[in-house]
Amino acid sequence: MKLLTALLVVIGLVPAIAMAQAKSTLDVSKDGKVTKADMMAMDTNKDGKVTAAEAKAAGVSDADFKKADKNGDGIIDYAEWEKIYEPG
Ligand SMILES: [Ca+2]
Ligand SMILES: [Ca+2]
Repeated sequence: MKLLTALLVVIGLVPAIAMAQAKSTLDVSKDGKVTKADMMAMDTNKDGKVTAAEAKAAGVSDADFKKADKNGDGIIDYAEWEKIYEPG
C-alpha cells in the first residue's frame, strides 16, 4: 500500500516537473528557469512593470506574454510575475 501511495505521488509530480521544464520565452536568460532576474532583464526602464513592447524586445512570444499577463491589461506587474516565476 505504501508503494502504491509513493507511485501515485510520483505520477502526480510528473506534470508539475514537465511544466517547470517547459521552454518559455519568458526565460530571457535561457537558463531553463523563469526567475525574478528574467523579469528585471525585460524591464528595461526599471519601473517594475514589463510592457508588451518591453517583453517583445526581450524575445518573449505573444502567447507567453498573455499567459503571464493574468488580468489582460497589457502589462506584467510584479504581482503577476510572482505567480509565474520560480524562486532562485
Ligand atoms: Ca518597464
Ligand atoms: Ca497585467
